[in-house]
Amino acid sequence: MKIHDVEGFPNPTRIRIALAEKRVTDQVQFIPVDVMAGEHRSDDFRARNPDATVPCLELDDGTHISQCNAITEYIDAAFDGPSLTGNAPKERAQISMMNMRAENGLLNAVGTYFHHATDGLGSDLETYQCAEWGNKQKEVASQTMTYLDSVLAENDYLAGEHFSIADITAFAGLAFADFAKVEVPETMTNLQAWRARVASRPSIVGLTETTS
Ligand SMILES: N[C@@H](CCC(=O)N[C@@H](CS)C(=O)NCC(=O)O)C(=O)O
Repeated sequence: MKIHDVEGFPNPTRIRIALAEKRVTDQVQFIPVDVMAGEHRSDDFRARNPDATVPCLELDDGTHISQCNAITEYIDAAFDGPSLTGNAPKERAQISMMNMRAENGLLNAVGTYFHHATDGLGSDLETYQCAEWGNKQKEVASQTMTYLDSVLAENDYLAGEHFSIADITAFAGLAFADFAKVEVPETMTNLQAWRARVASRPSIVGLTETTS
């Protein structure tokens, strides 16, 4: 199994955490994609992933799967270990709901701010920008942080008592916020405490060690 990605980028990081949680990182071959040179927009890469994004999973039978939620579904079902996407119907639905809130409201909102209202990946790659939309999404990201802080006043993790894909997505969203200089307020004590708790997980400590 291969993952085409860029080490350290927000969405690839989600998959590297999921793999480490399942303790199967060593079963994967990582193929670097030169996003800064536009390799992900080449015909060759688009044949693997028409979305022209990383990460992209390539199975041994040649099947390609893109989109982090889909890739995580595959990893979760294919390997043993604690579930990242839930087991019982209600648990699965709650995890999915919180994951979508973290993805749309935080990670993608920060991404839209980064790509539209800052230099983003540079003028060669940022061929269309709408700063007004980007700044609006920065507000959405801040509102979502407030919401997540309130959820974490009640729960240890975003979808309840157990760590899940929703926590991975939100954690990547906050890392992207730091990179894009979107403030994660110190006053959000529940969010900050959760972030420290998640950052201390072996899957994430190990990631930091391999990328530094
Ligand atoms: N929804 C996608 C998002 C993937 C994504 O946007 N990846 C970024 C890297 S973090 C990318 O490939 N950016 C390339 C670009 O903006 O041209 C997923 O879940 O995989």
